[in-house]
Amino acid sequence: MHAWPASEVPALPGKGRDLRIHDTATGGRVTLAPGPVARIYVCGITPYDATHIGHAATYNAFDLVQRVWLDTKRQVHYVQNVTDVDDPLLERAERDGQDWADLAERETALFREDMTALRMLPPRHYIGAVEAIPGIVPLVERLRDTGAAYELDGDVYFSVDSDPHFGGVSHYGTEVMRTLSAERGGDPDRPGKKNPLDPMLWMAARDGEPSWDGGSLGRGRPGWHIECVAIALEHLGMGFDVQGGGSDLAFPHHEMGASHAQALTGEHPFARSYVHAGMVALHGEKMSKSKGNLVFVSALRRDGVDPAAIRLALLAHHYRADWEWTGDVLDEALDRLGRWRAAVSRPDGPPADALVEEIRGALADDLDAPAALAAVDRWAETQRTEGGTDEGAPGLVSRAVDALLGVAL
Ligand code: 5CA
Ligand code: ZN
Repeated sequence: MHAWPASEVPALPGKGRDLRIHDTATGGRVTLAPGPVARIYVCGITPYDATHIGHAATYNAFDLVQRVWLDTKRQVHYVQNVTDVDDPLLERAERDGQDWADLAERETALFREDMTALRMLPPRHYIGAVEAIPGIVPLVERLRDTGAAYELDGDVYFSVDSDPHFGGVSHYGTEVMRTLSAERGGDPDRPGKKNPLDPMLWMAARDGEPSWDGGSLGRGRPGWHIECVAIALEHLGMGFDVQGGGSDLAFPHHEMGASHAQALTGEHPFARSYVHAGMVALHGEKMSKSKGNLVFVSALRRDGVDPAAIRLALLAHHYRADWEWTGDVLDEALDRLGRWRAAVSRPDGPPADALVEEIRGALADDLDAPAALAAVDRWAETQRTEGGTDEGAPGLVSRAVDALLGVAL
C-alpha cells in the first residue's frame, strides 16, 4: 500500500550522536551501531479506532529514533505493516455491521492523515497483511516441513519449543506468558496443542470469514506474528537494527516473531534490538480499543488543535514512561508552542549552537525528549528576558526543532 508524504528534514550543522537506547531483550541500554543504512521495523496499526494518542505516542518514539539516525548522516530503511485482517478487526466490523475491508481502508486512510499532520516520517515500505499473504504461505509451509510447526484440525501452529532462544525477548516466566497469551490474541487453553503458548501461523477458513488460497495449507488466513516476520524478512532481512512497538507487544508478538524468524533461518537474532514504548492512559486506565477510553488525534485536529502542539504533548513524556493524557498535558503543550514560536519569530537571539548539541545529547541518551524540550525552553526564556544578537540563531533553533523533534514552528 502507499504510505504518506514525507515532511522535509532540514540538515543541521555538525553531526549527531550515536543512539544509546533501552533494549528489552538485554534488559539494559545498548549503543545502536547501524551501518550506513539503518534498518527499522515498527509494528503498524490494526486499522480500527485509529489514531489514538497511545498509537501516536508510540510512533513518535520511533520517529525520534529515525531523526537521530538521519542526523548521524545515515539513511534509514523503515518498514511498517498494517494488520488489515485479524480477529479484532473482523469482530469490530461485525459489531458495527460494516464490511471489514472498508473499515480497514477508511481507518488506514485516517492514520495516514494523522501521521502526515504530526510530521511522522513515512515508512519506505508500508505493507498490509492481506498483500503479504503470498509471502507468508511459503514461510508457514517451510516451518511445517521442518517440524517447527504442526497441524491441529486444519489450523497450523508454531512450536515454541523449536526455537532454543524462545523467551529471549521478553524474559517472562511461563505463567506470565500464559496469562499474556490469553489476553493478547493467543489460545493457551485450546486442547491438542503441544505447548499452550504455541501461536497460530495459519487459520483454516471459517464460515463467514474472509480466506485466501494457502497452497498446501488450504484456504485460510495468516496468524498475527508471522505477518510481521514475513514483511520484515522480505524488506529488511535478518539482523535488522530495531523492532519497535508499544510495551504490550514485547510478549507475545515480538517474542513469537523472533522465534518464527529464528526457526525459519537458523540465524539469531531476528532484530538486534527490541525497543518498547510505554502505555498512555486516559482516566487511570491504558487507552485501549477494548475499553473505548480513547482520545483521537483526528478529533483534536478537528477541534482546531495545532498538530505541532499534539506532538509537543507527546514529546513532553519519556517514551518508556507510562503516562496519562489530560487536558493539562495539552494546555502545557499549547503554551510551550506559543513561547517557542514567539522566540523564533524575532530576527536575532542568543546563540544556539550549544542548544543544538544539548538536543542531540538528550535524544542520544535513550531518547530523552523531555530533556530536549527543557533545553529549548531555556533558550526561549533567555530570548524572552535578555534577547541576543545572533542573527542565525532563531532560524537554527527552528531547523533543529523540526529536524530532531518533528515540530514545525
Ligand atoms: N497491528 C498490531 C501490531 S503488528 C497492533 O498492535 N496494532 S494496534 O493498533 O493495536 O497498536 C499499534 C501500536 O500502538 C502498537 O505498537 C501498540 O503497542 C501501540 N499502542 C496501542 N495502545 C497504546 C497505548 N495506550 N499507549 C501507547 N501505545 C499504544
Ligand atoms: Zn507487528
